[in-house]
Amino acid sequence: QEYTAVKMRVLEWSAAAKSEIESQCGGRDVFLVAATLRPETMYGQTNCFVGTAIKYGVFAVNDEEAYLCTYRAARNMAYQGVFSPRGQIQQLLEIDGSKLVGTKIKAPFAINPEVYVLPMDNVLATKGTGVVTSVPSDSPDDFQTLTDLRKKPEFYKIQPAWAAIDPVPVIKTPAYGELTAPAIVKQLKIQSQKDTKQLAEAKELAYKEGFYNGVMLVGDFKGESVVDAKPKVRKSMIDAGDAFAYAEPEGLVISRSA
Ligand code: ZZB
Repeated sequence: QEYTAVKMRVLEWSAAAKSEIESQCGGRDVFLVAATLRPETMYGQTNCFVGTAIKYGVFAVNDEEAYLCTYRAARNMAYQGVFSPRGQIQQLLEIDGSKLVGTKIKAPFAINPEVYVLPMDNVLATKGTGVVTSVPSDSPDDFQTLTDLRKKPEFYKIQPAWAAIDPVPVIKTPAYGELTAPAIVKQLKIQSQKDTKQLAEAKELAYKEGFYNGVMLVGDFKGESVVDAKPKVRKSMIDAGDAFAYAEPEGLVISRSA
């Protein structure tokens, strides 16, 4: 699985993360790294998700930068030459996902560039980097989770302001209009992020319609089809230093579905 790893620079740590992290990074800029299959949707990022029960690490890339992701992802990155020296992992610290909630980060290419880290029940520790950037306009999982968080901020231990950015129209599809994911969630009568079976179906529908019939509404490739724009947005992000290629070893994908 070839992902685009998106670098989301930390602007301000949550109170819980600040004391544990800041002093240990040697002045490096820290980036939460999110693995996505849909770089063309990055204009519509509204927040980022972590799993509250997942352990994350901060890993030195070089003397200037460090990445926050699961240890498993850092090991894959090391094999792929993301860190120098190649193959080596320098872990600066470990932190619980729950403590990252409320951290303010920069979402590259996003129309709303300053977003917050929020909790999601369905983040898998065994997939991608364990950090998920949220595009509620085009991802049913993201839209439903954001809806849940807004309904019950106290229950999820978040401040309402952290979940305040509305879905941003970035891709138009003939079947669902300018907000594909909300339309599908409504059509399938999905009520909560716990409706994982329907959400899997919704994701499938959103992927297909977005990829084959979607047209960009914003950005440098506005008016172009998603098929054409996808690799171009990806390349722009990589050229700008805001993203890099990240591949997931086959074996882990197989064991996930087994
Ligand atoms: C932004 C985005 C925008 C995504 C969209 C999807 C969509 P797949 O197909 O099952 O491999 N993701 C990445 N890592 C994790 C994780 N550890 N746990 C849970 N979800 C994760 O799913 C790949 C997508 O799942 C990734 O692409 C990421 O969300 C999320 F408009 O990034 B995506 C119709 C989907 N639309």
